[in-house]
Amino acid sequence: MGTALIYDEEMTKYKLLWIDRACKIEVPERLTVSHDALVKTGLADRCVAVPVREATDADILLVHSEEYLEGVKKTPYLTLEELKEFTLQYGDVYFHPNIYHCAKLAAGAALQLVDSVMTGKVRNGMALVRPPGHHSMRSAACGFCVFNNVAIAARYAKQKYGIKRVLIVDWDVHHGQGVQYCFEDDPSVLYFSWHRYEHQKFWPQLRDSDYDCVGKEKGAGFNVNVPWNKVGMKNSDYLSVFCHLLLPIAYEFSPDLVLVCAGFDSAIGDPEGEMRASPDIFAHLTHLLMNLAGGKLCAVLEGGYNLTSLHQSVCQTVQTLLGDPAPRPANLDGPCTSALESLHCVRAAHRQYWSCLKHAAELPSYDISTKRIKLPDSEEEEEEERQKTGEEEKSAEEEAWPEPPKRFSPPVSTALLLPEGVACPDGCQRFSSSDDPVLVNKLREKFLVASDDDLTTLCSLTALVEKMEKHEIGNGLALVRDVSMATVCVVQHAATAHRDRVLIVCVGDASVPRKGADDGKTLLVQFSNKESGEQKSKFHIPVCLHKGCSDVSGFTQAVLGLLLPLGYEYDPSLVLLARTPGSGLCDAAWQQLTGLLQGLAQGHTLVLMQEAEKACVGPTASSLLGVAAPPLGKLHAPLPEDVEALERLRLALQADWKLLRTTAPETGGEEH
Ligand code: X5A
Ligand code: ZN
Repeated sequence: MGTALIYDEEMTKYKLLWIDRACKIEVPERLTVSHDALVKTGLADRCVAVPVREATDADILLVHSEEYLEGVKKTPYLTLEELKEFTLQYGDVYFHPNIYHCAKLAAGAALQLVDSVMTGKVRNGMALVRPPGHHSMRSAACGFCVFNNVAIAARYAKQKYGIKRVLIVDWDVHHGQGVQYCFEDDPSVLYFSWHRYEHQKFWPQLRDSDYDCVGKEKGAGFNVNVPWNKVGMKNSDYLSVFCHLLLPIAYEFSPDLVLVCAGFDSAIGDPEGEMRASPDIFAHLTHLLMNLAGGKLCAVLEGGYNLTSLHQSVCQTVQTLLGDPAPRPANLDGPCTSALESLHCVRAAHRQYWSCLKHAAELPSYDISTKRIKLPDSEEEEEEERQKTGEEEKSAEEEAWPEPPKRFSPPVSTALLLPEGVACPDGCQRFSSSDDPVLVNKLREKFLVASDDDLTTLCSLTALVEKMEKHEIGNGLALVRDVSMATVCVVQHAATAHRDRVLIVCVGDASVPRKGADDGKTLLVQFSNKESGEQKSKFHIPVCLHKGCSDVSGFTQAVLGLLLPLGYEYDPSLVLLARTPGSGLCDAAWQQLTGLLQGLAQGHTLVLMQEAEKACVGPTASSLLGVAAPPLGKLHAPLPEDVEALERLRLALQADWKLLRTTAPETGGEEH
C-alpha cells in the first residue's frame, strides 16, 4: 500500500499581474520548487502518481454558493482592469484569467486524493496544489484562496463514502477561518488549527480565531483554535500542543479519515509566519497522525512562502508518509511561556467537551484575551501605529538554519528473533546469529541463572542490537523466555556501546533492576497496576493504572500526555519496549503504542515479549513494519482515579521534564 502524490504543472500557470504587497509572495515557484525537490530526492518516484481532475460544479457547491461560483466562472473572460476590480471585493487575494481553471484542479486534486485513500488504492498521500483553500468562504475568496479544497474534500468524503467523522488538522500558520465557518456547527468534522494571532493583531485579525471559539450548537467542542500570541514558536511548542491537546482529542474523537491543511508557513524562515520550527518537525507531526483512522491521511498543500523551508518541509512530510523513519527531533528545550499560556487556555476552554481534558486546569486568573489589543480603526491609524513601533519591513534579519540531515531507511526494516516453531510474519526477516564463544562466556558470568538456551538467545539479541546500532536493521522483536533478563542484557550492552540513551518502556510488571541506573543513560517508564508509592527518580517513572493497561482510555491518556513528551524530551537512540503476559493490553492499544514510539530513536525499537505471548507476534510485527494500528474506537472517559493519578505524576515530573508542562507560571507571561 503506497503513498499518492498528486501534482500537475498546470497549477503553476497563473500569477499576480499587478503590484500588491500582500500577494507578491504567492508565486508559481512554490509548486515547482516543491515538486523538483521531491523528484531530486527520489521521493516522487517512490509515490504513486495520481492525476488531478477538475472539481465539478456539484463538488464546489458542497461548500460554496451558486452566486460565488458563477462570479468566479466569469473571471477567465475579464480584462485586466476588470480582474483587479473583481479582486477588490475580497481580502489579500488576486485573480488571473487562468486561476479558475487552477482552482478547479486544486479542489479536484484533493478529491482524487480522498478517492485514492478511501478506495484503498493507496494508504495515504499528498496533493501539491495552487491556489490554496483554507481561507476561502462560502461566498468569498480570501488569503490567496479561491475554493476551499479541504472543506470540499471533507464533505465529499462523508457523502461519497458514508464515513461518520473527519478530522481536519490545519498546521498552516494562518487560521483557516473558511474551514471553521464551514463546520462550526457540525460535530462530524473536527477542525483543529494553530495560527499566528498576536492578540488579534495578525491577519486575518478575527475575534473568531481565539481559543474560546469552540464551535456552535451541536458542533460545540469540535472547533479547536490555538492562537500563537508571539512569533518564534519552535519544535517544542508544536509538539507540546500535539501531545497535550490535539492527539488526546483526536484519539477520543476517533476519526475515519484525517485531512491535513498542510501549510508550511509555520516553519522557520517563512516571511509570513516568523516562526522557528525546523522543517523536520513535520516528519513528527505527520508521524503522530499516521496511526489515526487506520492510517488514512490526506495532506493538501496550503501556504508556505520561503521556498527553501517550503521544499524541505514538503519532503519531510512525504518521506514520512512513505514510511521512512523520522529523524531525531532537534532542540526540544521545552515550550515557551506564551505557548503554555495558549495551551492552558485552549485546554480549559475544551474541558467541558472532552473527557481527556476533564481534569485540565481551569482558565488562568490572567486572561490572555484581556491582552487583546485595540485594533486601529482606519488604515491611516494603522500606518501611524506602524511608524510608532517601527515595524516596517524588518524581514532582512532572516535566520539561517541547517538543511535537515538525509533520512534513510535501513536495508532490513524489521528483524524477528523467534523460537523454532513460531512462524515469521511476511515482510520481516528471521534473525539468527551463530554463537560467539567469547560472548557466551561473558554472558554466562553476568547471568548466572541463565540456561544454555537463554545464553544463545541473549547472544543473538546482542547481535541484533549491534545491527540496529549500525543502522543495518531498523527495528526488531524478540520472543524470549525471560523478559527481565533480556532487558538487562540489552541495557548493559547498550551502556558499553556507543548508544547514548535508552528509553525502556515496560508494559506489565517485568522487574528491571535499577541499581546505579539513574545516571540518565536509561529512562524507565513502567505501566502496571501496582501501586508503587513515591516517584523514584527523574529516570524511573512508574505509571500506575487501576486496571492496569486494560482500560484503553486511561492507557491512551498516559501514552499521549506522559510517555510521548517524556520520550521526545529524552531523545533516546534506542527504545526498548518490554511486555509481560497478563498486562491486559488489547492488541489495538499495543499496536498504537508500538506505532507511536516509532517516532523516537529514528524508529529503532526493540520489542521484547515473553514466549507465552506468541499470538502477539503478528500484530507487533505489523506495527513495526509501519502498518497503521487499528483505530481504538471512540474512547469513553478514563477512570477518574487514573486521570487524577496521571495528573499528579505529570505535575510532579514537570520540574524535570519541560515537555510535560501544560500551564505557564501564574506570574503572568510577558517573557518569551
Ligand atoms: C494559504 C495562506 C495566507 C494569506 C496571507 C495574507 N494564505 N496576508 O497561507
Ligand atoms: Zn498560511
